[in-house]
Amino acid sequence: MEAGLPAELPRLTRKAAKPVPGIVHLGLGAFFRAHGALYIEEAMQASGGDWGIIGVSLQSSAMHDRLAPQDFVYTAQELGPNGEQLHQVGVVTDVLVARQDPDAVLATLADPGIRLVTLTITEKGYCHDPATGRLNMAHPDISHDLDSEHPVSSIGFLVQALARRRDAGLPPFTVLSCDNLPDNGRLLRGIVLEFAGKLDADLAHWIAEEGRFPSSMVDRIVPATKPEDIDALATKTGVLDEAPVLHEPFRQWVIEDDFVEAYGADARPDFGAVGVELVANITPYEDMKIRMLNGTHSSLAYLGYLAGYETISETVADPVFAEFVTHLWRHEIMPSFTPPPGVDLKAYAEALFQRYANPAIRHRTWQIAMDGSQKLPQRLLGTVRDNLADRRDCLGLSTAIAAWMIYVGGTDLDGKPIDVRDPLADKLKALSDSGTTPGEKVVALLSVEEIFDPQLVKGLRLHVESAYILLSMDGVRPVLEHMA
Ligand code: CS2
Repeated sequence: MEAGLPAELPRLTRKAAKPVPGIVHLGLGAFFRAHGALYIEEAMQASGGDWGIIGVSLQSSAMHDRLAPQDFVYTAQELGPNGEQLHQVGVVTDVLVARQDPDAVLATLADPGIRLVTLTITEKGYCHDPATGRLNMAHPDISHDLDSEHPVSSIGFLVQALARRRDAGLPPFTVLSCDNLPDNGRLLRGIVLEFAGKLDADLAHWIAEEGRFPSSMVDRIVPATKPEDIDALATKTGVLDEAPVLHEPFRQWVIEDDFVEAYGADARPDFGAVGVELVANITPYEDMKIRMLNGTHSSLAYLGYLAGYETISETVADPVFAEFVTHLWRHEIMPSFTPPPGVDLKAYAEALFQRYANPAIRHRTWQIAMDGSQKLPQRLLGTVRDNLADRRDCLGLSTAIAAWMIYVGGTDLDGKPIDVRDPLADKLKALSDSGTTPGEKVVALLSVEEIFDPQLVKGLRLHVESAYILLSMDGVRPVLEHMA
């Protein structure tokens, strides 16, 4: 119960029968509950099938503790610019907490009824080196899992569960990554095979032959739910939901059509019936989404935060930022990739701008700024690499990278401390502190090979260094104003 609400408020309850599970979702957070879960519930309503979702939280029991007293149902609150819609979601049937009971997670993953495992474990959950895409063998969770029956990483759980299925003579489940990483399925397959190969070469061979890891592109803006959102919803409905999700109206899910063959038509929910696009080649969709949306989201997050803006909608309400993001799309991002067939990129960019401007979505710049070391390569650096190769402009993207460097230095342009959340936060701060001039700081940060490919650094250094100097001297708005 949140403070300030009447103690007698009844708790949200399940209205319809609980579905039979067919899916395990690793990393059950707000995003999947506001995106994949809704599609899956609708697909079951449209075409049937047993596709209830058992969520797994890797570490904390918070999601379980909030959802269990309301039998795992929750409210999805759609926030449009002109009003909202509430929808009760019942597709989640249980939540397991891996740190508390790893055996329960492994047993569930090995259950014959489970045919699909979906993941939103965020970039850092892949325990890989973002610059190369290879498994990071030095990662403490990976060295732990290679030597234990009780895994802690998603990779460890997947591999041990697949081993149990093979030993039981069952087909594998399809592994469907829903994180914002290009070729997320191929990346995950590579990491899983690398890990499995360390344990048992036959297992790695079986996974390589029988396993399926379709890539997918996911899109919906879902800001973190805050305590005041819970209070406001309870006041509105008279019912307490401790785990609502807030989301924009827009949604898109494109999945590579490649599921475990042994299950035939029963390998997946009827995604096609509810607008999920099943395609043979996912790359153009991923390039478009990650470069156009996530690339500008991160750019606006660092520059917007340093300009004193709390949310993306506040940031783009400033005409200087509106011009800047339009410049990024038009001159630096759109020319860098081949769009999916039939997509009008200009219209896509215009729609993105409207989504960012939606004042009902309070998506904090600080939230998006999190884990930048894991996000920069696919969001910004791929585009920069292509632009440098084709001698195209990358002034705006270099300015965004410089803003990230100032941000991870831990002090904003007014001298106030920044609460930097990033797996490499300490290392990045130390590198920034190791330089006394902007040039030295930029060179020190560009030396982080987990993020920056040394080949790229040569072309990038001068651009980023001058942007860093200008941002520090003049402040964010004058620099952006000058650019547009
Ligand atoms: C955001 C994404 O937090 C972030 O890094 O850029 O979560 C973004 O909102 C989604 O990818 C939109 O689909």
